[in-house]
Amino acid sequence: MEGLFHEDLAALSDLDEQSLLESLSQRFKQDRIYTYIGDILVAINPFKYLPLYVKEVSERYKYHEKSKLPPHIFAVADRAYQSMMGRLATGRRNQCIVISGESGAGKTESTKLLLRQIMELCRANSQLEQQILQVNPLLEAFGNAQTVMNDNSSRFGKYIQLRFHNSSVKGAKINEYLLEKSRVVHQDEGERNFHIFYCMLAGISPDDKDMYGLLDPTQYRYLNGRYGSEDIVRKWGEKYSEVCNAMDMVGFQEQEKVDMMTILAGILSLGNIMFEPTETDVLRVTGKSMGWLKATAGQFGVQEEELLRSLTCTLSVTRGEAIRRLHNQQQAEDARDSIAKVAYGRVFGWIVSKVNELLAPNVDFDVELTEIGILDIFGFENFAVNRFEQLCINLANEQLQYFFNHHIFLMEQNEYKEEGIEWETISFKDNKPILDLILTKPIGILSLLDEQSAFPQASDRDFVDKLNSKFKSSPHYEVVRSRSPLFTVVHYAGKVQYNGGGFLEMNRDTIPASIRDLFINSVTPLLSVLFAATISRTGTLMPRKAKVMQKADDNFNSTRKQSVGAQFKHSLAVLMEKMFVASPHFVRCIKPNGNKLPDQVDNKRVMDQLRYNGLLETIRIRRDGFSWRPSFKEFAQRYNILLIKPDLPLTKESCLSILNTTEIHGWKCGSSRLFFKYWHQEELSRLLERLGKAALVIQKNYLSLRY
Ligand code: AOV
Ligand code: MG
Repeated sequence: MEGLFHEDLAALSDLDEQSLLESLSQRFKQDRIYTYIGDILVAINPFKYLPLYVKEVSERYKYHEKSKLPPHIFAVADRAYQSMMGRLATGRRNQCIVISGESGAGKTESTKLLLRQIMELCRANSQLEQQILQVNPLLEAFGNAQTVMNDNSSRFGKYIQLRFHNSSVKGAKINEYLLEKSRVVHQDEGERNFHIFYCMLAGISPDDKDMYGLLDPTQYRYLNGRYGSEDIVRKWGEKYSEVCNAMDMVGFQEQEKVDMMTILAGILSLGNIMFEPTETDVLRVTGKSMGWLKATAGQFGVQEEELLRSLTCTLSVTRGEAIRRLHNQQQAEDARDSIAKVAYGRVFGWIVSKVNELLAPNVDFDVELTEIGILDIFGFENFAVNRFEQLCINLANEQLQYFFNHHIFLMEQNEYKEEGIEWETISFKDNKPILDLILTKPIGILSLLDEQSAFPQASDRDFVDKLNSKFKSSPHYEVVRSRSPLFTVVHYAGKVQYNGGGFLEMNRDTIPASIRDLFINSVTPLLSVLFAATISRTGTLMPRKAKVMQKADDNFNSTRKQSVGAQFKHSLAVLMEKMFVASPHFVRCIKPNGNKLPDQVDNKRVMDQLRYNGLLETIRIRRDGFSWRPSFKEFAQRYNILLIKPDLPLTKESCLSILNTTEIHGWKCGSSRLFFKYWHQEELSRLLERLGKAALVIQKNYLSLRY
């Protein structure tokens, strides 16, 4: 039985699926939520407070030997930091911590703990450190929301790059990926809008409430009339002061905050404007809606008539002639919702770029910085209705699984082959075909979507028909017989049925020029800046350009504007490039049950996750394989000191003589590099350390002899 509770699963000799499950769930029942597979951390979400993160524990995990303490997320922080500092031999200086798991598995909480511990490790500039820690509550308020899977679900992905010079942090940069903007105007059953709306309404002072023109929360359609019990409202209120503090700490100015809140208030009022058809085809806004229209115009700082005009008709210029087309009711509602989505999306993008401006490293140009990146994306999702955004979210998860597979299985086993190491291949579930199905040019799902999006008259049905005819024989695609435009993708983590309705529109994501012009002329300075800004290929906001440039840009954009899918694909590719050149550390989060409850293990659910994560295969490769593979040069450079011969040539022979003086065994020698088990690194570090201590003793004796 003892073996079942082992802290490192890679140290177990026989393990099948059942005993792996048993082992993890026994540990979980004793609140041991962390377990290693060699150098990989498995973390099961406890859904309850555990005294695992107090000051004393954090101290204990600083500069410790991994095998001497129980597995912990702080140990991952320590390893990444030590490796970046060159104290551990991982080869590369830049590190990335890759956290994966389905929605609600604990990625964001892990990210926060990692950040906190890394800041503890490098205590240097306390103001900057505090600023970096405050970024999370700020981004979470604007980018997270309650879903059926997670009460604090990240509706955007983020890669946080912490930048260091020597041991101290010098700045940080956030890359954000695809905020789920549609949530602003619509939430499914059991879900909510972004946290910030509820926080604002609960926490704001009566005076400010008047100033922003906010009314009772139950009035707002975009909030679905749902608010919550007194207890919940109190929590929202507390969160609001946290967010305001965070904004102050990070360095937002008073006026910027006021503008931001006014825009949020405007979005809520906008959502309440309803349109009535008349006999003359011109839509009418009357009664209460008239009041909301007035309120919105005031909050957005635009003329009421112009706002109404941009909602009820489109102005287009064809061959120098302006043509006005009246909207029907649906089109007017779509225009209203698209303003809300764009405005919110731009506020969010602006917060991120502002944070980046404030946290940019303040160092000379030639100072070389090293980096630890932490990736916290939106986890795999399968809702009752899955839209374009879910396809993108699940694509990001496919990409991450591919990165894991590539690193753990492909690269490693290829090296055995190339270097002539005897090895029995471990097979794994390769998800490359699924990535290809979505990403390949010119016939992947996203390319076909772009192709259809380019036809103004194409419908979502046409798009799904195209998919059906192209992919009907693909093992990762299933045709759905239905009147609705449905299709199924068989993802690495399970089948997901998507509703193609709205795909084309969401992928195009265009705002009519008239709406843009309206907001550029807003008297609210922030709105005007946000709408004048262009969005770069990577999705970040670019500063406003001179008017002439803007015109040129417009022409350029109208022919070359990138679709949302293409932008997302590009930003994923950039992210992967960054991660492929860093030294990765993996955290695999597991969700123990679907009820968000503590002390409950749903065996089937956990088993599914173990399977699609490929954990059993990971254990095998960590147990039998060699995860650390330095070249002869790298190895000799670092360890020739063990022979006390710093001038040793950096060759295979030197490496072998170094290793022969140690009692380390189980390693192998290839044609250009050495192959070590994950625990060898620690053994060698221990030898180095002992030598360091020995050198100190010699030095001390020598000194006492002389004096
Ligand atoms: P996610 O980031 O993986 O989901 P979170 O990190 O938000 O999941 O975790 C979901 C919830 O689980 C948190 O709000 C906590 O209540 C609880 N939780 C997670 N980790 C811990 C922990 N170590 N200790 C105590 N409670 C924890 V998503 O963003 O939905 O993919 O898109
Ligand atoms: Mg999250």
